[in-house]
Amino acid sequence: MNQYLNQIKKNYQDLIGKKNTPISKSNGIYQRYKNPVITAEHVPLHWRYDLNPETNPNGLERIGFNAAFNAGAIKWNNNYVMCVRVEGNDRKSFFAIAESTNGIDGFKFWDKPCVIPQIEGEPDTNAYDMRLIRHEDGWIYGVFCTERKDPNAPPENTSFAIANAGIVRTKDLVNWERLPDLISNSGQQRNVVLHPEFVNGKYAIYTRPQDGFISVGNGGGIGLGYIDDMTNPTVKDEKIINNKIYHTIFELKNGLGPAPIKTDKGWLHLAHGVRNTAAGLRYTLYMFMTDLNDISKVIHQPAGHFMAPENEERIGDVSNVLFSNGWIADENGKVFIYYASSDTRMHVATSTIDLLLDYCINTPKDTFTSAGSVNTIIDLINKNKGLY
Ligand code: M1P
Repeated sequence: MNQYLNQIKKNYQDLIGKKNTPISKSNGIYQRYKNPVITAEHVPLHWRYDLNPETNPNGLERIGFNAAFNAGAIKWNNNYVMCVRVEGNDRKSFFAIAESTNGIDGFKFWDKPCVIPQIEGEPDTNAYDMRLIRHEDGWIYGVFCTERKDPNAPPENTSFAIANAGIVRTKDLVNWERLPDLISNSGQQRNVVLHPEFVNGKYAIYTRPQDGFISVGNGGGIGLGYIDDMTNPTVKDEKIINNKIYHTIFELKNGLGPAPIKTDKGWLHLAHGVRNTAAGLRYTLYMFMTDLNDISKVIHQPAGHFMAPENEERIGDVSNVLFSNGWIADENGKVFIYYASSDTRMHVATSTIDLLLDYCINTPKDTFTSAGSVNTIIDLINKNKGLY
C-alpha cells in the first residue's frame, strides 16, 4: 500500500475509534451526543479504494459516497445495529448494516452492503429509509421506500416518480427474502411501518398515503391498515389515525418513524412532521401514544416538536431536516433514538421509557391557537406560584 493509502487507513481507524460524549445541554427528556454516529466517512475503505498499489498507484478513491442517514435500528446479539441508508456519489441509496457494542460510538459497517433481491422486471431505481421490525411471527421485516420512474411521465419530465413500500424479511440481516411491494388503494406510499404484533390475527401496517411523489396532496396523515398475509401484502381498511393539521409542525405532511415501542401505558410513537417556511421545508420529530387495546386511538400527543435540528444538524444536503426511522429500547428501559440530520449523517440521543412516557403524558397538548398557548403557559405559571 502506498503512503497516501496508509494515511487514509489511519484517518479511518481514528474516526471509527473516536469516543462519543454527551453534550452538556439537555432538556431532561433526552440526551444528545457530541459526534454523529455514522457519516459517509464511515463507509469502509475497501468499498471506496482499490487497495492494490499496482492498479491504484495514485491512491485515488474509485467509488465515492455522499451521505449515510435515515437508518432503521435493532438490537442484535446484544449489540446495536443500524440498517443505514448509504447514498453514493451516483445519487443511488442502498442499505448497509453498521454495528456498535454500546450504541453511541464505534459503529462499524459489516463487510458488504445488503443485497436486496429485486422484483422481476421492476428493479428499484432507488431504495431508502428501511424500518426494521422484529415481528412476533418470528421474522425481522425490512419495510423501505422503493422509487421508480413514473411510466406515465411525459418525455420532457425526467423526475416524475412513484414511491411505494418495498418489503423484505430476514432471520440474519444477511439473507433477505423479497416480498411483493405493498398493495394499497391510496396512490403512492412512503414512511410505511409494520406494527410488531398481530392485531386480531392480522398484520397491522402504518402507512402514509400521498397523491404525488413529493406532495401528499389531498392524502397524507399517518394511516393504519391491515394485511392478512405478508406474501400478498394488500392493505385493507386503511384509515388515517394521525392527521396533518393547519399551522402545526406537521401542517404539510407527516410520517411514522420507527415501529412503536410497547409500554404498560400504551404504544410510544416517534414520527416526523413537515411544515413550509420561507426557507423551504422544515422536518422535525414529534411523539404520540396509542392505546394498548386499540392501536388506532391516539391517547396522548404533546404539542409541537420533540426534537428539531440544532447547530450543525441544520445543514446538509437537504437542510433543516431531522428524520428518524430507528430506535432501540433496551430491557433496562434505556432508549437509543437514532436520527439523521439534513439527509446527511446519523446521530444518537438517549432517553428512557419512563422519561418518554412522562414527556408524552404530561407535556401540554396543542391548543392550535396563540391564545391557547398563552393560557397553557399561564396555567403553569399559576401552578408554580410561590416556587419561583
Ligand atoms: O428530505 C427529507 C425527507 O423527505 C422524505 O420524507 P417525506 O416522504 O416524509 O417527505 C424522504 O425522502 C426522506 O428520505 C427524507 O429524509
